Amino acid sequence: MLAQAMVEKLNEQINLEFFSSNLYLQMSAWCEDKGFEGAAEFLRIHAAEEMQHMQRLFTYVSETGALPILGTIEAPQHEFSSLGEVFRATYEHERLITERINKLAHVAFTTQDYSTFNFLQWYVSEQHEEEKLFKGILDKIELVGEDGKALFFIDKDLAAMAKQE
Ligand code: OFO
Repeated sequence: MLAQAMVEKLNEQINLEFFSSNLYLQMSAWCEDKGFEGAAEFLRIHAAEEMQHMQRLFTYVSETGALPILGTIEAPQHEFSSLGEVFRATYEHERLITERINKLAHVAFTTQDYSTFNFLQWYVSEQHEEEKLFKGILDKIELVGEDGKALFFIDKDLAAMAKQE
């Protein structure tokens, strides 16, 4: 049985994972609109992955006999100045998620909720992967620059990465 305070925090995280999914889906629309088809595909697939992050939490809360509560999801940003800005924002967002997961794990541990602490370990390692993934893309953009030709190759690269996701 989960403490009510923990249920509320897990519900907040459910909401945040929905937001992550919407953010990446919205970014994919921007990319598609600007002709970055590889980036659009990559972000669409990633949006679906975020829904799985949400679902995993939802199932955990339900299985422990508590009630997942879905709240209002904030509208994501839909205007970007460049592809570089999109991916700088993804990396910043993932860092925020890592911070939230770490806080959740801290609360679980310090309240001796070892079941939730254990459950959260999946997210701890997933966040390591997520940060690595987005930092890698950002590094590439910063390395090749943001002129038309460079972005063409970045987009091709993202199309290939989308196939591996
Ligand atoms: Fe991108 O990791 Fe969930 O939010």
